[in-house]
Amino acid sequence: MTDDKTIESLVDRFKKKDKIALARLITIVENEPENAFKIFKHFEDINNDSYIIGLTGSPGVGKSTLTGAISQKILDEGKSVGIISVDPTSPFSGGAFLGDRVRMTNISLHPNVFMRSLASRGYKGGISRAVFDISMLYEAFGIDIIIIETVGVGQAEFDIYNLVYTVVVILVPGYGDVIQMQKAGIIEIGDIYDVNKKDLGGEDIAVQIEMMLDDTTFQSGYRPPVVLTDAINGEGIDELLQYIWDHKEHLELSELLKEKKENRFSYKISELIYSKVEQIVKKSFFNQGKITELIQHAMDDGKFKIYEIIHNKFEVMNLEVKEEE
Ligand SMILES: Nc1nc2c(ncn2[C@@H]2O[C@H](COP(=O)(O)OP(=O)(O)OP(=O)(O)O)[C@@H](O)[C@H]2O)c(=O)[nH]1
Ligand SMILES: [Mg+2]
Repeated sequence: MTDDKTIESLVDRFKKKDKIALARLITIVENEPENAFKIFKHFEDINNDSYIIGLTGSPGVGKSTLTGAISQKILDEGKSVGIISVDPTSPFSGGAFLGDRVRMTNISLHPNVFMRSLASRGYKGGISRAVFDISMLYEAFGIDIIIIETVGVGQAEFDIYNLVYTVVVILVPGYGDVIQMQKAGIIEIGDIYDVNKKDLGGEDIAVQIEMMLDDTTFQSGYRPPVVLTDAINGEGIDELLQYIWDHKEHLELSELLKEKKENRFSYKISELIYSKVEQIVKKSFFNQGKITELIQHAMDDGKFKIYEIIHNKFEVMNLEVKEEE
């Protein structure tokens, strides 16, 4: 566990825009979520708001390549970029990191870009928790645009929808048909649809998405656009980026951005409360030993009794469910 002195000196350096201090603080929030408050309490005087974009799609559709291409354009506009890549394929080897570095080599050395790759498993409180906290650090660092790259959508493990403002869903030629997309829940969550690898085709899938969108009613008056890109050769990237800014403008003008931010905090506040309650419960009266004991009890003919034992334990602690005063 990192001590308070180290955290404080890192925060000082962080406030002087030291990228190494940012990297170290990211590692701390990743691995020691219970220490996050010791970092964030020093940031009260900071009020930077980053704009947060999510790129999501199946493995190999070109998320990292697109992230690199988009980031380059954003850097050219004089803005800073913070990237978080969540990699599903190599949770143990750390290969994600190296792979993404290779795909984003052009930008990875730029002074205004920051990158972090996370394996999708092994975080206390889950990957969403880690991604959220890292995005908070990026915001505090003063980063303008945050890009979160993640595989898949709507999983319990990682719900990008709660974390970002603009969701870009990436598809590729040969992905499958519209029915599959609907089943996967993809069609509900995209703010922009990007058919990447257009050098390999993709017109047909773009048409299918357009037709599906035609059959959908959009309450807010915003209809998601469909764009074709070739991330390797940089084709369609300007258009994609323009759609991202258009969506941002739509959110700002319609007050929906405020709603998204409220959602984001609602999600985070619940998470903070539940993880604290979990910690308290596990520490004070249901530690692993106790749980093992209960399992044994259940195995030894006590399986119907476990409901009552747990109920009573809370009553003894005077922890009934009551309304807040
Ligand atoms: N032909 C073609 N290949 C592309 C394009 N964009 C990316 N690729 C290639 O597709 C492969 C996967 O690209 P990545 O950017 O790593 O895809 P990803 O979605 O980030 O992959 P994961 O993070 O592993 O899920 C690489 O070999 C890229 O070079 C494109 O527009 N056209
Ligand atoms: Mg990737």
